[in-house]
Amino acid sequence: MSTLVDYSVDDGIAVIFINNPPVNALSQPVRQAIKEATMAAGGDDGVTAIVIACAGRTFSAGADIREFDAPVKDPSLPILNDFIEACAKPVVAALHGTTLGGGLELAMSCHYRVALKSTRVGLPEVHLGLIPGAGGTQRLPRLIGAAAAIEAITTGRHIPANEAMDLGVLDEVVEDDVLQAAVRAAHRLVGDGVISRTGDRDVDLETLQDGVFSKAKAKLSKRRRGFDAPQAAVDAIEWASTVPFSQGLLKERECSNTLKASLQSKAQRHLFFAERLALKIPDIPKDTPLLDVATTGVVGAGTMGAGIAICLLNADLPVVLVESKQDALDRGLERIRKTLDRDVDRGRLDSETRDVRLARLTGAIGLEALGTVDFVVEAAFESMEVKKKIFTELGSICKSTAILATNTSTLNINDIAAVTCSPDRVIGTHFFSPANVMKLLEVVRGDKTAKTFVATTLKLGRRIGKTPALSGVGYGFIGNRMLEDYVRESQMMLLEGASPAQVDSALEAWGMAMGPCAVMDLAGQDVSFLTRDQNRELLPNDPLYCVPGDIMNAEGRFGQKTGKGFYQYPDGRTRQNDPDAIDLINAAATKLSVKKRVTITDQEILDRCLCALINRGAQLLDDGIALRASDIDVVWSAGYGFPAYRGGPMFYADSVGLDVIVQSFETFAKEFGNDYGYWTPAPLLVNLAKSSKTFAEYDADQKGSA
Ligand code: 3H9
Repeated sequence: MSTLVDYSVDDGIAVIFINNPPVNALSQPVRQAIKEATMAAGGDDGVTAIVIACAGRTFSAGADIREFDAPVKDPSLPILNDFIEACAKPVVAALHGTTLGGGLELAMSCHYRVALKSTRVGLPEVHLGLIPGAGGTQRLPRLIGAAAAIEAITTGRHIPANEAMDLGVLDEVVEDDVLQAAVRAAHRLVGDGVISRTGDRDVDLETLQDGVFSKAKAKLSKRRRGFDAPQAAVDAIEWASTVPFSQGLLKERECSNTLKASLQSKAQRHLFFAERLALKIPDIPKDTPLLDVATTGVVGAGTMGAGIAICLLNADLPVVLVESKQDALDRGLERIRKTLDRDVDRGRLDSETRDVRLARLTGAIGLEALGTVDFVVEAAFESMEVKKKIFTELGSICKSTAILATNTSTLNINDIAAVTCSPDRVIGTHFFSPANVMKLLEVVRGDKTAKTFVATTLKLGRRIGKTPALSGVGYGFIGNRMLEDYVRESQMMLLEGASPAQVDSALEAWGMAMGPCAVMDLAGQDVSFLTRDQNRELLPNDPLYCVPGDIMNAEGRFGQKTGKGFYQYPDGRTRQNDPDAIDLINAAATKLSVKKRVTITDQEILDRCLCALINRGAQLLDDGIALRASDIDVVWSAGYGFPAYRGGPMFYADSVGLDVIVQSFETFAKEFGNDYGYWTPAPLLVNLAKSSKTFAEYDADQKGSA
């Protein structure tokens, strides 16, 4: 038998023990070994029942995603699961850790499921652009009903063991020694002489209320706009109640294979691995010692500071929140309390946990309160002068091992670090607003930041539920630097006669969560103007550069917060077209002699905005600000609403073809001129296109040469 699967028999119970670290993925050799072990147990008269369990931190977390680009080798997981379900001897699954995807599908094919209390189960395939394709869409509704299966499969959420027990996914939850509990259950099942196969059940009719499937699909078309897999999952769950089990399995398999071959799934799988790769920094060895972060502090109790404090509290870390004035501190503390209360009201948090978290929050006036904390993040006003003053003091107040992080979105980390006595401890942590909701955390490595501090901050980012990506020091880091070019191009088209609504709807229909005009109104036209104004020397000296945004700022149309910007917001949030904004832009265009275009197509809007975005991404790679194209994809999908099913800007560029992108630059340069180099492709882009390579290949080459 394989070293990946151990097989033993004791007192009539065969134990199939999977040992494929780190997450016991069901790769082909594992599947083969499970099948052989099951056959051995089935053919051994001394065996009365079988237990399947896993070593290490978790029961299987699913199929091996790395195998998905190659043809499936026998035994496939669906076939293995059917084989286990058909076994004439009782098969018990002993679950722990995160039993996900194919792991849960394997467990549902067993005849009884025991789980440790801390286990979480789920079918998260939709996040990979897939449906559960090894019986999950047919077995789960048979266990928990159609409505609950739709919720579980289309959200892919990790369900705690007790809830899974109540729903009917599990048969037993135990406090400890799940393997022994499974062996006891196996003996009991032998005694009972009954085998309960999930496939023999029917979906509970009561869960098939009128329109359950069509309503779910309508809801998902809004919530998961543009994603194919959630819609397909609802169809597959419906088959569980409309066709016989064996036919449902075949239909599920066909649908799963189609999705697996789709660009959407490839894009989402790319992001899965990209997010994990982003934590690995080529010059920082895996065994770099990490600092222990047990206590934290936040400087500044405004919107960002309070949001960051909530992230830290939610990760069970104590927080000292520091302000210079009592009323500002009180407002920040109140904001945190209200957010946690709201989480309780919405059922996201129980009141006991809220109380524990709030007990870990301390407010203080003055930086002296931060003397003992392990990690400080400064979230004060975005001004170099203010930040330098704070860091000068932090350098002497904080203990010598404390990480000193700044939440700047544009300022130079090296300049901030230079004022402290230990620049090696200074790092950027760029959170996105609202900090307790947005996933992205750009970690900015200064020239002198020590490796230990980089590695610890990336790890901490994961611990507080963020998706970290590393950036070098440079204006706007990765995300905002690219946003600058994307927004520039969108505003150029406003001057040429496109309306904000046309620009936004073209990009939103393509998949962006929000178009660039709406984003600017949300972020605040005043805020973006200030950033542009403070960095003019870094931006093109183009008289047309972001003129529409400058006008909105000059007119006091700051966006949502003033009820008017590119749009008007009668209720403060919902945008409506505003002819006044269009008149203002048109007047400026006339004054600047911008030639009005008769038509600007949606395709042109997409092409110009996306080419500008991709080009800056390539330039950031050339400049060494971004380490990998895949890191850029992580930044834009986790922080800027780039559709995950398109894999991020660089993956998208690869899917279009870099030669096609470079060709577009030539077309645009001819049509719109190139006085400011907007349509000069970055050297990396040109070189890759010339050698028929992709950004993915560029990343692989970098890895190879590291
Ligand atoms: C499926 O099952 C399809 C079936 O329905 C149908 C088949 C026909 N495969 O996340 P971590 C690697 S689809 C291969 O950092 P954590 C991961 O890349 C699958 N590799 O740990 C990383 O590698 P590295 C459905 C996998 O503790 C390492 O394991 N299942 C897989 O933060 C550690 O991962 C899912 O979608 C995999 N399935 O989180 C679950 N999973 O060290 C996906 C992980 O080289 N996995 N790796 O960077 C997860 O959600 C998280 O990994 C988990 C652990 C929660 C399990």
